[in-house]
Amino acid sequence: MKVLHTADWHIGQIFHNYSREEEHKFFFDQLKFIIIKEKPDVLVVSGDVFHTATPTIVSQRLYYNFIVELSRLDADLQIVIISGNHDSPSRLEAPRPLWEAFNVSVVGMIDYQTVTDDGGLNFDASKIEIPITKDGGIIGWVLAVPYNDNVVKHASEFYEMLLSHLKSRDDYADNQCVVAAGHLAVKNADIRGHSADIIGKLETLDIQDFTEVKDVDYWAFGHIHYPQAIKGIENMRYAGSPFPISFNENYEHSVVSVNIENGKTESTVIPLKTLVPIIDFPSKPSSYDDALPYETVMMQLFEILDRKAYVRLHIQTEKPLTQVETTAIIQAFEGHEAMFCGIQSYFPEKAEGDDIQSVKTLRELKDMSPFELGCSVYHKKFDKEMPEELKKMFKEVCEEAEK
Ligand SMILES: [Mn+2]
Repeated sequence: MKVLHTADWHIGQIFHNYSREEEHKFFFDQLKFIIIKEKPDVLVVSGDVFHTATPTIVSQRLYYNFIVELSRLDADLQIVIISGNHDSPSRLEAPRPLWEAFNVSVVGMIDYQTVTDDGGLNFDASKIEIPITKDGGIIGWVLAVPYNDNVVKHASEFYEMLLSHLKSRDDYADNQCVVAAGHLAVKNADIRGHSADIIGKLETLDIQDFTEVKDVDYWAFGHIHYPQAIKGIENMRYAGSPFPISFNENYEHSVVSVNIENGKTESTVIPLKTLVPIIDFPSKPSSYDDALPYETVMMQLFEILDRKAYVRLHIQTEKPLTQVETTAIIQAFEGHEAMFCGIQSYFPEKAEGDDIQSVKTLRELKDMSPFELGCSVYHKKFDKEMPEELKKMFKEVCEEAEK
């Protein structure tokens, strides 16, 4: 059985106010040609199809058109799609009966799910077991497990249960391949590409949860955007995002072609081209001392303005940049191919006790109310206390929002 594995498309993402539509089309064109060349029996999309739970009409049209086009391209190609944490499970799954006509299986949610006294789960397994057929016979199965809190809490039990259920089926045979798809974070995976605030929220699973589950030929994971064989285990992979979703994802993106034959799994990473690169300009400094001052950056800016790229600037500065300085930067980009995506300022290190502008830890930030945070940002930006009048208004807004 041949599988093409991809994940984390994030259709509809707006990146610093810029639409990614052209990049998705560019990726879809590449994927189409890869499918023509590789001729997989099944395409597995391991979650985060859309960037938001309420994708726009444009995003939905892009997705529907592409999947239908793939299906028309090769009527024998099966497509299995699971939801990720970014997707709306019910929205993704709503057209499920229609998709079946196109050989597409979408699993957005696990049905009739309850947790039993011993921590086990009760659910409709048959919905998750997708048979892959060839010449009229079943050659393998995709266990299409969508993103789900209970699965994350009982992963090994869950996949064990799925496998034993699968094996109890009349149409299951030992020589059939088994691919387990999931959208979750495995501990010790390479989390390059995820910013610190996301890492804190990842509920991570031990790799033993999966290695101890026998008879799975390939684990097709989504969620971590850096493509990898997890801890070097060849048949346990994150396909990664198809192009950079954030500035941290400045690495080669890819899909995985997996060949399972006589109980052996071989996977090949197929690199993708990135239509619009991301540029840290000048290169990302490690500290204030490494960074270049405003005037120098402005002088050098012309070097990259005519390249179609997302640009983030890094500037060494004593004080926060003024409105005039920031506006001058934004104006420099106008009428050029390069797209301005913000400025990272590098301030000189403060002596201890000089804590007004000190960087707060994530925990400290989480403990602050929106009101406190707002006051602190004001203080940092204008170097003085927020005026009482403004404080009063801001407090009212915060209270209203909390309600
Ligand atoms: Mn994702």
